[in-house]
Amino acid sequence: MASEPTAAAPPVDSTNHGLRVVVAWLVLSAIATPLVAIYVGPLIPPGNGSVQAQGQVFDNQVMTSLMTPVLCLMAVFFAYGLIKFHARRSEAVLDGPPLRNDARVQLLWIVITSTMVLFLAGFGTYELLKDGAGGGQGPNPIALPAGHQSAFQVQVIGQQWQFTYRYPSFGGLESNELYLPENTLVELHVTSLDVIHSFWAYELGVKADANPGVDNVAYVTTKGPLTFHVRCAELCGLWHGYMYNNGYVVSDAQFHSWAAQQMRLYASIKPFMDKPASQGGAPYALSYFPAPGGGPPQVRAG
Ligand SMILES: [Cu+2]
Repeated sequence: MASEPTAAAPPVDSTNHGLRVVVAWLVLSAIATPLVAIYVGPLIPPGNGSVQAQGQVFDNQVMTSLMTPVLCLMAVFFAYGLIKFHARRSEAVLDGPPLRNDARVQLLWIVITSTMVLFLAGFGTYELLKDGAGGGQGPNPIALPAGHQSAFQVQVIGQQWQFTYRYPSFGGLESNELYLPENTLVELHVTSLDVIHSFWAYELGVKADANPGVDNVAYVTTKGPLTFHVRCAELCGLWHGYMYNNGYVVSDAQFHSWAAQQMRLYASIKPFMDKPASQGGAPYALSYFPAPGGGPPQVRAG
């Protein structure tokens, strides 16, 4: 009787690979996470130009720190698998033992990822509600920073293709320069005369849609003197790429002397500007509508 060829039994492996991976992951995470939190997180934009920008840097720091152990797990898992289980050239390629569900791993996976996602949702909501985080909140903001009742108001008006700024506490003064006093809570009212724009004051950590007919409120608390970039962040026509400028946070004294100088320049056109729109004026209003067929923008009724 011919002997049956015996199949080679798969090699018995008693090594606890899972434990090795977990230990390597914990060691790598314990080293990498503080390094990322301390050295990488603070480098992420937009910098510490305002209280809200600083808050965004902190948020990025928290998120990159949370992300690091997840990334480490992926790296360790792949590295271990590639090194430990790759087939050598001299070996026949054998199929491994069949995989079965592992209820503990599944449960851990669900619990850990759900906890992280829920924590980040809660953390993000808290950070938003604290001071608005520099985002446009529409006409009725719910994330009001402390002391918002006495915030300094500045209107930001997008138009093809520049931003202009009006200061209601200076008689509706309009300028194409944005000056802000230092250490001040500023309430920005962002709107547009024509198409949709987006007011992005990068180092201030402010980004808010500028839409015609909408008064989009965003808060920012300035810190020390700062030159910041303003860009339009919404494709708004032919010269969208040209729609950038510098803005300045200056001392109180410098701000008032700038405002006084602007008021002198503005005085000659103020009577014309204050006329009703029907007479060609552009009196201060919280939002404007483009006039059908051109002409001066219409003040929103009501
Ligand atoms: Cu624009």
